Amino acid sequence: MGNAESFSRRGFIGMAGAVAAGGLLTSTLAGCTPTPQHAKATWTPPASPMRFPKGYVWGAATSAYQIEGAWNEDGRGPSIWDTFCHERGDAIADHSSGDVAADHYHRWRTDLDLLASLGVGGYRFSMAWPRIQPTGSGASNQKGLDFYKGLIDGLLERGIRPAITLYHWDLPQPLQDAGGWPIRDTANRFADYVDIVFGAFSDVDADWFTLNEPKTQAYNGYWYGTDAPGLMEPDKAAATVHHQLLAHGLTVQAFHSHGVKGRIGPVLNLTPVKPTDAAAKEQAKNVDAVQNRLFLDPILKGSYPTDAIGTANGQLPADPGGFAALIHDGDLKTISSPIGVLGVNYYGVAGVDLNGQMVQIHPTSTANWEQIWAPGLYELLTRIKQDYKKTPIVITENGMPDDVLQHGVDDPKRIDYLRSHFQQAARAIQAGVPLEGHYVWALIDNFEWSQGYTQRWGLAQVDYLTQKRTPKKSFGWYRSVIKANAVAPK
Ligand code: IFM
Repeated sequence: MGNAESFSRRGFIGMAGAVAAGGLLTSTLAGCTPTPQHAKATWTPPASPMRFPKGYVWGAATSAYQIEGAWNEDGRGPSIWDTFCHERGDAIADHSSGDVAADHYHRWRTDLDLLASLGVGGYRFSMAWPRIQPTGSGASNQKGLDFYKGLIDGLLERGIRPAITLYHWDLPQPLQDAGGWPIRDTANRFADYVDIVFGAFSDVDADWFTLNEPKTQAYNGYWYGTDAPGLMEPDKAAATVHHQLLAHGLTVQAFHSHGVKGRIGPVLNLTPVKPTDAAAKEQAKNVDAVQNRLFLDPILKGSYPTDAIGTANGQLPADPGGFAALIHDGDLKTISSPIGVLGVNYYGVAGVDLNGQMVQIHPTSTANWEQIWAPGLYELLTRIKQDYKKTPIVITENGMPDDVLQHGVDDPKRIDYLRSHFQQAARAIQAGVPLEGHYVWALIDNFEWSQGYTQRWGLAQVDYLTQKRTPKKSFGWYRSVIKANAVAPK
């Protein structure tokens, strides 16, 4: 689990409803070993392997800035992450950047061979907006489009279905200079960008994803300041939520008007929250609104929850009137344009205390925000099934970093983690959840945002001196799961 040093490095201990790179959280229990207070899981996995439906998509995921490198090659423009790393180096644990990362831009062919050797049916990657449209408006960059065309063709040649994320936090810097996500025009700029992408790739039969984790972009980027662009202004965070959702809706509409093949939806990082005290129910409800319903409700119900924004414990402390004023007539209709797939990133659960702060109730991985509790995945999926209209679901990210493992490939904790989460996924399918695939985060070690290269999330290790990839033990274990289309008990 995380130690006191790693908790404090994030610099946002004790904030209500904090999110980290992947989704959650903060802790007031730094350095303690928590008792799993909510581990009353009565369900135990069966003694025989749990099988998945035919056609279930096993996959692995990455994102552009975290692996590509080549930050200023072939016409790519600067993004907010380039600026954040170059100008705010002390905000990154090891003062690094994604300038080179895993050099995937030059090594994508061998990375696709690695994927093929894993036996996956799907690969989720993101397109870098500043590679395709360097300044965030105006002309496109043919070399950027060519790069992704090569990648897509390479996947198809290897029989792997693309799952393409259109935005994974790399906003072109000129758009940030003009105000960034807090201003409405950024959603319109995004619509122009996706118009370029859909014009070029309308024949690509893929699972298309609009924006990755709009929550993390809004809260870490504009509320806690731990991610690019590093602002700490809750009103801007709230505006960022709305404008990203608007960008999402405009993208869904553009997808349909271009007649793009495949299906489209958002990627939301969601988390069950639990009151740590019987008297903290209201606080937990507020945190649930901030963490989950502020994103699920507008997309799947066409309305915003009324308990997410305000000054009560657990709420996003922005001005509710100011937020309401951002919502123009027709926006919620746009945001709730019918989607074909819901991407869910699952990394764990969180407790909520009387102050409405997210606290630790389960052990974490070396990512101190990641409270590991596999039954939470089942709870989350069945809750979505119960509370929202029926939509195919794909787990678009799920994984953990190695335990203080910088140079090894022996990762038994990752195998245990994946096994328990696959079992909960199978259980959810048995309960009628329309779950159609599971992407492990991540295919290879990569740049983990404010944690730089200090955390290793890959199924394959990257030696950053040589850029050599070496499959970890979890890679071989995952390959056998994929081959069997079943997860066996330990
Ligand atoms: O690395 C991130 C990814 O970019 C978004 N989801 C969580 C992962 C782990 O923090």
